[in-house]
Amino acid sequence: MAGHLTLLGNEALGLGSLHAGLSGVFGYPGTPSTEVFEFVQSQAEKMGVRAIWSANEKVGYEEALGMSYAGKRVIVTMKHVGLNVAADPFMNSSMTGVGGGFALCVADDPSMHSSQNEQDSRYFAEFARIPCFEPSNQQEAYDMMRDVFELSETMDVPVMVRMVTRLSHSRADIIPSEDILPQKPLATGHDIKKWVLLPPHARIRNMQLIEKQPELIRRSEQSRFNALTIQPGATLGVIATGIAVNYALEVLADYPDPVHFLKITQYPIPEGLIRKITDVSNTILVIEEGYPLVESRMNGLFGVSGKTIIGRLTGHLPRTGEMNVDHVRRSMGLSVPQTGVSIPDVPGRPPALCKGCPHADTFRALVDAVAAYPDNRMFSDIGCYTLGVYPPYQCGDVCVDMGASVSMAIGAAAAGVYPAISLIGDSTFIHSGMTPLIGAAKQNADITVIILDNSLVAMTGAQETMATGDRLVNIVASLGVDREHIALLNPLPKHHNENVEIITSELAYHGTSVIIPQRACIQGLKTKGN
Ligand SMILES: Cc1ncc(C[n+]2csc(CCOP(=O)(O)OP(=O)(O)O)c2C)c(N)n1
Ligand code: SF4
Repeated sequence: MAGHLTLLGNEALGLGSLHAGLSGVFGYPGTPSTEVFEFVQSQAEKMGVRAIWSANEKVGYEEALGMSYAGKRVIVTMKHVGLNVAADPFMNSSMTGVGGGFALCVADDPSMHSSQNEQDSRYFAEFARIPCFEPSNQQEAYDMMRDVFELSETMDVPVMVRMVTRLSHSRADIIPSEDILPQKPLATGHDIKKWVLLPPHARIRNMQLIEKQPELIRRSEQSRFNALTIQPGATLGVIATGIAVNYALEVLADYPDPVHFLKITQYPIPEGLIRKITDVSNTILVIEEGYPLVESRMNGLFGVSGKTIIGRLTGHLPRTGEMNVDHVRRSMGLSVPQTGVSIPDVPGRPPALCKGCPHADTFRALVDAVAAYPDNRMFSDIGCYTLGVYPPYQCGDVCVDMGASVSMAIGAAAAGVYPAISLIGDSTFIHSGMTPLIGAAKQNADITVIILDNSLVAMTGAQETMATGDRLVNIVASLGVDREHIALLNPLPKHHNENVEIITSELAYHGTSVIIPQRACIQGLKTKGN
């Protein structure tokens, strides 16, 4: 198939951005979003664009906003929970608006394949009153980027592109455009009324954002990515959004009666199209990958008089988790074909650290060192080392969000917990563990922080870490931690006794101590061929 490319949804989005005049990508890794950045990075030199991993999502968002301010088209990538971290610049960028086209590419993880929650980023777009595109397939992920940048520049707003795991990580053929747009020139001039969010400016910008809303809705209603099909004689209407469009279309092919169909892949919600399908249907089934956003808006508090609206809220579709064709078949009263393949009842196995993982040797030493403290509490964090909470190590009582291991240990220590131990990876430490450690060092909080330096970001696929080795040690010292209580470990079985002694000694210290086990991830070593 000449001209066709077989790409992951994330790669299609990256290529679409490159072909739409992209100048740079910023971001922080996180499944299922990472390949958007990595694809652009792989083409960066050839295409003359910048690809820069950021210390965390907030930083990435702001770096991207800086590039947009300078007049260039830019994307920032992150997973859904990363948007919580970037929420401050995100919300405020809807007030400043943009310079060059700005796309926030955020990937949600319904069913939580590799995440702490399954929040639906479309709510964030609505919260910030900005448009959201939600591709239903790889071709749309590619095609939409041109429209995204154009809309962003014309309406002076950042635009969200919402991906979901199933689309991010599945491949399909796409036909790229032959018309590759050039990058934008550097912007000149100043506009403090737009870019300086002092209250007198911000109040005006807020009103301007509100005044844009009818036009944004009108553009959704007329978007080539939203489509309403009215079928004579139909009484059932189906509304499907994003990737759920595919599940709906597959099931509709088997459905015996005519059905009105509305595809939504561009927001704000196209109210006029919804009104039209509601007018001609008695029952409307709403199929969404994520929370019941459209369904709940349609129902309001009291529903639509004389119409039945069904979906996740009414139990016709599962309340949580990833949607699939079988769910949609059941919701439409169709039987689910049996495959005839019976899957044996295999006992579940929790994921485990790799054989030879440096974290395992740290945990073994830690387990022996804390044996003297039955009341110890371990605050773990997000990374490969989270797996230490399972037997045989059972190192970790808590894991909430990136960086929380340090801040929660501080709070627990203040409540009287001793010893309060924080377990945090090098990347997570730079992401959001540094800030609470500054406060801990200042008050000499009675905590022991173990920064597991495996010299890369292992859990998300071995990206380069911001700080490892001496650089990390120096950062810790510069945050105010006494050099006497920054201890290094070599996590290898042959150093076990020595490592237990070092940990024991720092646990006994009533103040802020940091222990840094330093050994590279064995998977990273394999990838690098060392
Ligand atoms: C806010 C947020 N951003 C990104 C992620 C995705 N993520 C999970 S673990 C991790 C970093 C892990 O690196 P590190 O702390 O060095 O530990 P390692 O996996 O190398 O042991 C990231 C980026 C996340 N869960 N939450
Ligand atoms: S990928 Fe690296 S850090 Fe993660 S479990 Fe395997 S060896 Fe350990």
